[in-house]
This record gives sequence, structure tokens and C-alpha cells, in this order.
Amino acid sequence: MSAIRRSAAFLSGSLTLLALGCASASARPALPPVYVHMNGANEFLENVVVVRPGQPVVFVDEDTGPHTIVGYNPVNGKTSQRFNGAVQGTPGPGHPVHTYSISFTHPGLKYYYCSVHAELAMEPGGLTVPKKRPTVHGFGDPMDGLIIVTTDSRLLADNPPTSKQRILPHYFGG
Ligand SMILES: [Cu+2]
Repeated sequence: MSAIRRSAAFLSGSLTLLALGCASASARPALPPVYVHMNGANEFLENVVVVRPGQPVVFVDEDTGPHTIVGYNPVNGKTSQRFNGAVQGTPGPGHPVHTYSISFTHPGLKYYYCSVHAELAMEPGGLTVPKKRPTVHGFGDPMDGLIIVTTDSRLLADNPPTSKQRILPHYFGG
């Protein structure tokens, strides 16, 4: 191949890359949701997940009973008006599941709990944390979780594998 033909081929490749770059900038693909599942253990299965700003977190109720997803501020104990969802239960596999979806504009830590199965209490140090309601069945941990909103790719790579699946067949129940 002559030098001219080589540079022509190179130029053609560069133009293709340039065109692809423009296409991805003008029509950015939607970020896939990150799923958090609830089941009969009265826990959020993926209780820490990491998302980018704007990326949806979808809470999926695979339990027979209802749950809520309520954001709170551990510093002042206040609950969120916007991050405040409720989902109904499902009879089991083959039946539809109910979901609650939310996304966040800014990086930060988004704490939440289920007000059916946990309650907020102030610790001696002054921070507010969820505690398991005494009458609730479970393994002792309160039903709560944390969403980390960030652009840090190392943190984003740490999501549990189950957070990629909308339905986890083996987690129906209770
Ligand atoms: Cu709950």
C-alpha cells in the first residue's frame, strides 16, 4: 500500500470515529436501572448500591407483603418528601411485581429505610439510624439501605450482580 493510500485509509477511519463520537454525544444512551429487591426476610437484598447522577434505582417487591422506601437524613433525622415510595406485595412467581423508581441529580449519600419494618431512632452520639421494629420478623438487622450517587467508576463497579436483574426468581416469598 502506498503512503498516500495508507493515510487516506487512516483519515477515513478517523472520520468514522469522529462521526461515532458526535452520535454518542447527541444521543446518550439511557443508563440501565440498578435494582434493589425486597423479600420475605424484610431486608433490602442489595442494601448498598452505587449509581451515576440520573441513573434510576428500581425497588422491586418480591415479598407477599408491602414495604416503603423512605429517604432520611441521619444528621437531622428528617425524612424526605421526594424520596418516599411504597410498594405492594405479590402472590408469588408468575404474578406481577410492584416497583418504585427514583433517580438523583447530584452526587451524595442517600440513606433510606422501610417504615413498615423499621423505625428511626436517635443514637447517643446524635445521629439518627433505623432500628428494627420489635414486632417485625427478620434476622435482626433493620430494613434499611444506602444509595451512593457518584461518577467514580471504581465505586460503580462494586454493585452486587443481582442488582442487574429485575426479577430474582429464587427470592420470592414470605
Ligand atoms: Cu419493609
